Amino acid sequence: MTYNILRFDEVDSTNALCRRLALDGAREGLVIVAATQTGGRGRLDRKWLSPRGGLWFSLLLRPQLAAGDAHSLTMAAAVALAGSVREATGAEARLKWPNDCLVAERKVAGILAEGRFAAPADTFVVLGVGINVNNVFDETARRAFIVPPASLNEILGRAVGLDPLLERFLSRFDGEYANLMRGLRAPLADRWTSMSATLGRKIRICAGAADTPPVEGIAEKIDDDFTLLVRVPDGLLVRVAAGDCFHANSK
Ligand code: BT5
Repeated sequence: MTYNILRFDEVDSTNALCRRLALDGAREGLVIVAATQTGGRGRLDRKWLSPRGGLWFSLLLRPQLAAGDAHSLTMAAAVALAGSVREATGAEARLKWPNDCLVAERKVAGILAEGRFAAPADTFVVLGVGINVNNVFDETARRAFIVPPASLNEILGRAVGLDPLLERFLSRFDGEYANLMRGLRAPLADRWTSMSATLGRKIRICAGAADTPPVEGIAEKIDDDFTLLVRVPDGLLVRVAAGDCFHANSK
């Protein structure tokens, strides 16, 4: 894929801007990078803190995918993300299902894939990635967040370059995406598995409405379509497609 990187000092959300440009006909490979976001978003419209020092970007894709396959793009991004963090810093980045990248059990990065599935020519996915690189969290954020956050700088005790990290991500994602578009899903699931922080752990997943009971059990396997198979106490294997996942021995 040919990348076209546009850099901004401040935007509302790189995902929102990328979507607007996608609707105006922008090509696949557009990358919007912002030094800071005033309205950075997580899933379900949650607020994503995006101070200066972090790497906040969105990539426009125009994949030949059905809406139900969109999760595989999050999986490809997650594998590229953990791989690029490892390569750029040596830190042991691991993946927490479905969209988090952890180092030392802290959330260093998150992924937000938002798509519009229409006629093939109008279908697009905006893949947003936020990486805490050199930003610093205060105690309030540390305590309030679902998963304790940290930046790579806080963990490693040294500054990390934003551009080399972005370059590594884009180069790795290119390979993962090409394989995915050729229908090669199992190797991607294997790579996700090898970097997983979730599999083999006791977990609780909250999905759907607040009154829906959580799924609790041992995370056993990730499927090619990125669904998580959870072994619940009565021995059944339950398939979960989306939700918030809590590891038993973290917050
Ligand atoms: C995510 O959502 O983890 C997806 C984050 C995607 C952010 C990127 S930045 C570039 C692009 N443009 C955007 O507007 N978004 C994307 P989720 O799994 O729902 O996690 C959201 C939760 O993470 C929040 O409710 C907080 O608890 C926590 N959080 C907020 N800011 C954070 C940060 N900077 N680092 C770690 N955790 C954070």
